[in-house]
Amino acid sequence: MTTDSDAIGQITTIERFILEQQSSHPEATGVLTNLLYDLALAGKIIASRITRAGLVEILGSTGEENVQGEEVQKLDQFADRTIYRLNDHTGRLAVMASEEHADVIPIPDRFSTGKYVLLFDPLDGSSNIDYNVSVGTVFSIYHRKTQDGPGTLEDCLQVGRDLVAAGYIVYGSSTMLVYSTGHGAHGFTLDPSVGEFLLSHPNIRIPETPLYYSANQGYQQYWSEGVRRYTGWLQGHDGLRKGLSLRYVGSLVADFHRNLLSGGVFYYPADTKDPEQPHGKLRLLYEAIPLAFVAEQAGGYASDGRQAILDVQPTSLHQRSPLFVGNRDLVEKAESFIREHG
Ligand code: P6P
Repeated sequence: MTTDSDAIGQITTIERFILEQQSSHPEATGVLTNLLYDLALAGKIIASRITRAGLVEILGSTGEENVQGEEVQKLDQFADRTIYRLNDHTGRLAVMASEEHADVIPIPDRFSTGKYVLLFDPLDGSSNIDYNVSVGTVFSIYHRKTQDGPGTLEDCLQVGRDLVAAGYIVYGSSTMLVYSTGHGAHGFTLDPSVGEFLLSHPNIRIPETPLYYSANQGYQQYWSEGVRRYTGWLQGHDGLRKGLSLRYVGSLVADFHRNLLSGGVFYYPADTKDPEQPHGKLRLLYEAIPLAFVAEQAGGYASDGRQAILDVQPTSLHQRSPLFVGNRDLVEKAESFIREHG
C-alpha cells in the first residue's frame, strides 16, 4: 500500500545534495562545499532583494559607470557586495574577480587566503531590472595556480577545462540555482516559504530535439555572412528542416536557462556594430566559460564560432567572446557555416 510519505518525491536541499556529492570524494575537505553553500546563500539574499526591488525604491541606476562603461544599477552593486561580503573573510579564496571591478579583487590582508578562485557576474542582464525581466548571477570556481600569498591575475585567467565548478542563479518566475562540479548539471528551485533551494532538476540533459534559437536579429546587418546563413538555416530556409521558433529575452542567463531545459541554441556572435568590440558583447571569463561548462555537463556544447569555449585561453579579465551555446549539433553547424562563409 502506498503511504503519503511514499507518494511525496524525495525532498533534497542543495546543502544535503552538495554534502552527498562531497561524500563521494574522500579527498574533499569541505571547503568547496562551503563555498557552494555560500553562493546559494548569496542567491537567496539577492533574490529577496530583487523580489522587493519595486517596493524598496532600489530601482534605477546609481548614476555611476562600471568597467564596461555600463550604468551600474543599484541591484548590481548590491549583488556584487553580497557575494564579496560572503567570501572575503572565509579563508577559502586566494582572489576574486567580478564584472563590476576593473581589476582582480584581493582578499583583505587581515584574512587568510585559500586554494580557490571565484569569478562572477553578480547580476547579468541588469539593464532589464527596471522592466521586471529575469536576471541572473553567473559564477566560476578554479583552484589557484600560484602557490601561496595573495592570488593574482594569473589565477583568474584559466581555461574552462580547468574549472572546479561553475553555475548560475536565475531570478525569474522562480529563483533557480544550476551548478556543476563536473559530475552532471543539477538544478535547484528556491522555496521562499522556507528559504531553501530544493533539488528540482537532477542530472539536467539538454533535449535532443531543440525548440528555440535565441539571437538579437536586430543586429543581423552587423553579422558575418556565415552567421546570417546559419540563421536562415535555423529558420528552415533551406527546406531541409522545420524552422525553430525565436525566443530572445535579452538576458543571457534567462535565455541560456530556457534553452538548456527546452533544447535550442543561443548565440551572440562577433559583430561590426562597435569597432571597439569586434568580438561581440558577452564576456569570456564570467559569462561564456561558466555557461559553457554547464552546457557541456548537460550534453550540450559551446563555441566562439571556431573552437570550444572551454579551450579558449583567457588573456584579460574582461575580454569579450562570441558565444554559440546549446545543442551540440546546432552549435557545430554554426562552426561549419562560419568555416565555409566567414
Ligand atoms: P543585446 C545584458 O545586458 C547582456 O549582457 C546579456 O545578459 C544579454 O544576453 C545581452 O547583453 C543582450 O544584449 O545587445 O541583445 O541587448
